[in-house]
Amino acid sequence: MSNQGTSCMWMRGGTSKGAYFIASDLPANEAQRDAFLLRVMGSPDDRQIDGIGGADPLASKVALVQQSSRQDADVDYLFLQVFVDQAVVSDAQNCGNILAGVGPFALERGLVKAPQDGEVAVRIFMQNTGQIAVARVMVKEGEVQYEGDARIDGVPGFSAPVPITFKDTAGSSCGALLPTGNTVDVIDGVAVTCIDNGMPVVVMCAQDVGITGTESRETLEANEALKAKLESIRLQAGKMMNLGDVSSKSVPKMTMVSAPTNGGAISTRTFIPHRCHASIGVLGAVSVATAAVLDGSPAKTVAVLTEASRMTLEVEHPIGSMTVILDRSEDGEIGTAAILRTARKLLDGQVFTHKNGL
Ligand code: NQM
Repeated sequence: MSNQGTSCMWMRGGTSKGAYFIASDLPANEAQRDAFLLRVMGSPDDRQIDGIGGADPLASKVALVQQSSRQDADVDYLFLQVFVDQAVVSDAQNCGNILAGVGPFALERGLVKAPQDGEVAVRIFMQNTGQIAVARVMVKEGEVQYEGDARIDGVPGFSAPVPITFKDTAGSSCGALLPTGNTVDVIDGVAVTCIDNGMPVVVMCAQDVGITGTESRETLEANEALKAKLESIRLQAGKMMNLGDVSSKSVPKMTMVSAPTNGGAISTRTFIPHRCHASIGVLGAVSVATAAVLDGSPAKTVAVLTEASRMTLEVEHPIGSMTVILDRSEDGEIGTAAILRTARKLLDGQVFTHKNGL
């Protein structure tokens, strides 16, 4: 491992934080790349004290970005989750929050040419799942704008909006929107929907696993019986969802739903998969919103919906809600999904990975 610095931008993307790199600046060999990223973040260590990671899965994330050779994309984005407490770097999931920083990063690094003023639509090929997202980024006098009047729950204050549209996310990792072929499966006596509309998620009613669904993140993380129950369901669901042995994978996510308490469509509490999410992931929310509109699903029994071909669903989470806009065709098929995020450049420089003898 070199003790020369590597160019790295540390950014907030939505409600997550991570290190953004130009892909070719990292070792091409995967094992070497992963060893490098573990050193960058300071994993495995609960506190990530010897790295730049934030000691939380939501702040231990990486985006590798490069110019795309595809006709339908400007840049390719590979998301990597660096586990905090294990020496694991996983490409088994996508991340719609870190995605929010990819457009600004691509413009900052000149991978996409910035206009003088206006909105740039950056077409991003998400390598983890093979789909395209289009992120709209504001530019003024040739510079990416981070200041603006958009706000998202989970981030204090206001920033420039980064609206993102997803196409063809159904079956992103599992091959089908409902990879088990069913809207409802019963695992360990709990009725669940195993769904993948951009993120593999197991959706179940909170009351069926013995909680109300309004508990805080801390209360749920301290509930060992609940965590054991969720993990048992998850390991079985992973196989049923074509994900194989998921014991050391960060998918599927586990979302417990209940009736909305704040005027939204549905309330959620999500394990990702062993820590409780402070809010909810972007594509996780898209998958849960999709489950909520499926006839016969456990989520639909608690959701409050207004039927329309374009549905705006407020997915409530522990610290607010995430707005998901789902477009459906006349026969009810789910088409595009859109969400609003913001992002911010926090630091740009060189990251160092001196050997630590381990
Ligand atoms: O679901 C956390 C996050 C995510 C992923 C996670 C995400 C998504 O909040 O698209 O954004 O579920 O591990 O960053």
